[in-house]
Amino acid sequence: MRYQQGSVNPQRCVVARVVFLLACVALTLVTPRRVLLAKPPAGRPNIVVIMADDLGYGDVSCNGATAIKTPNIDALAAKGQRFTSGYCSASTCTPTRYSFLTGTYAFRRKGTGIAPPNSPAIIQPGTETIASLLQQAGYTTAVIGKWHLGLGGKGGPDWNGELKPGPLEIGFNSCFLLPTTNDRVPQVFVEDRRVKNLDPADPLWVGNKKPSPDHPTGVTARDTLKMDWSHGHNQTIHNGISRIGFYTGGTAARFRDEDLADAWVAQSKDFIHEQKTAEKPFFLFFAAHECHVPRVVHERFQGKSQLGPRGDAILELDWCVGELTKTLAAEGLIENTLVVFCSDNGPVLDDGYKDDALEKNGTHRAAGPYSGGKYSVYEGGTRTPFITCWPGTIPVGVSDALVCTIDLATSLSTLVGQPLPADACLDSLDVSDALLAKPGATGRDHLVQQDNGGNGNFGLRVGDWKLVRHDRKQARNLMVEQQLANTKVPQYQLFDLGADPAEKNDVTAARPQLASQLAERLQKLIDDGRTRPVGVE
Ligand code: NG6
Ligand code: CA
Repeated sequence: MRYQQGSVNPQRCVVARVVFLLACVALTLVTPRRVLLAKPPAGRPNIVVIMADDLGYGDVSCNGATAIKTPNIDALAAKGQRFTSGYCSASTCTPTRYSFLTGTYAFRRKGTGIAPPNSPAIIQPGTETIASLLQQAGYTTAVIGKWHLGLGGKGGPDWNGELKPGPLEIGFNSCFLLPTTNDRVPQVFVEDRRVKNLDPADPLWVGNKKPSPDHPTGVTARDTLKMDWSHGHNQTIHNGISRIGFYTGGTAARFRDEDLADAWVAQSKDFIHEQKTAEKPFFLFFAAHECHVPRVVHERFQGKSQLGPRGDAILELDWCVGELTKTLAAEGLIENTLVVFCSDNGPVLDDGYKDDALEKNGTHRAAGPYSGGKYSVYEGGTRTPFITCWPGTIPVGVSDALVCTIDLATSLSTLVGQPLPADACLDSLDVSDALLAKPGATGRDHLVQQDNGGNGNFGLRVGDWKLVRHDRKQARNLMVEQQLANTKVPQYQLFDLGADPAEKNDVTAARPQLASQLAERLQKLIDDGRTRPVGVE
């Protein structure tokens, strides 16, 4: 009955609360956005590029997967643009990453194929990269996750000393890396220019020869492995898994494969949080390692998909995307951050470990409707998930515009008003209008696709026409759902992707002139040394 006496009447309490809330909302509306949200002005958003590893077009539920659910990746698509013709430029990791960073086709540069454990830095200091361009535009830049572009000078990485040149010499303010790939030695983190937690009393040695006759390997100690290998991957054992390459020492610095995703996410959260308080916009290259082999996810994802470890890795990747999105939301950065989601090459099932990827695949189509996958110049090798999300700026929808990871360097530079030197980003086209889904934007008019390079295998897409060139007349991995194998193919094939997205019906005989025109055009694009028009940004 006390409320009847006045001061704590619950009804008046509710009214007071509503008034207070309305006052807060009103205050929010009149307070300058800069204070409430983050610093970068409109048009210069923070930029987060999430690049998955070996993730196929059909591996995400927003592209039609039903055997696996990727709610966080789907949410990005549902709030932004999902591209049906979004590509990476190569069907293996190192060349795609080279091209993504430099904006130049990897086939133009020797030594851009899959990098071995002791590879020196592949991108030389002085080369403009997406990171150096954004840095010049005033961005704070970071790469977190898989690098696989080599470290160190000509002699290769000095694992116990300064790892230089590396990302910090080509435009990144900081880095936290898996230096190569998770199936390649060494399993250590690199933070800026040093191996993290390295005890000088236990130096790290990395090589390509067995360091001692009794050094246990995936061959000599095969019965001890927690995940057996199917091809390659039978050298030094770490965490019960044999790898490519040999190493000793650095015991305190070694990570557990199970903890990689958590490490990338924790580092990214810290980075984003630190940037929020800074006055500058940021660029984060989040280079996930899923779903590359060995697919060893954190215990909380193990056995959680019906597709075995490969599916579990996709769930872990999706979790990472969710954590990044949540972090941006918690920091109030959603509306001034452009998120790009992409992959470094198409899918592969058995890539060297017996992890049931083939056995548990069922009817899942990792490459979606496309043929080929990782290592292939058919569509499945490079046509991969591609999403842009910037709520409030990019409308919601599905785009058929032709865009590629190689275009991000020029397109994002254009977006933030950073001029490009004429001799930089030789093949990176400005598709910023398509990335932002501006009306009528169609993206590129053509795209050259490559495999690991060095084979003379290419794809050329022009409109819906696709010319495939196999100089070695051997195609890898025509169907992802089979063991990796070489299949004999003619040197040139021509497909009409509109009618035949799976590249099954070679129409060269019916359209000989078109086939030879496209073959000539491809050769010219290669010989010309660049495809970005000079003087055009
Ligand atoms: C291949 C490896 C494969 C994978 C690939 C690089 C063997 C037999 N195969 O040589 O497992 O590591 O290189 O993948 O060793 S990428 O996605 O980083 O390009
Ligand atoms: Ca890859």
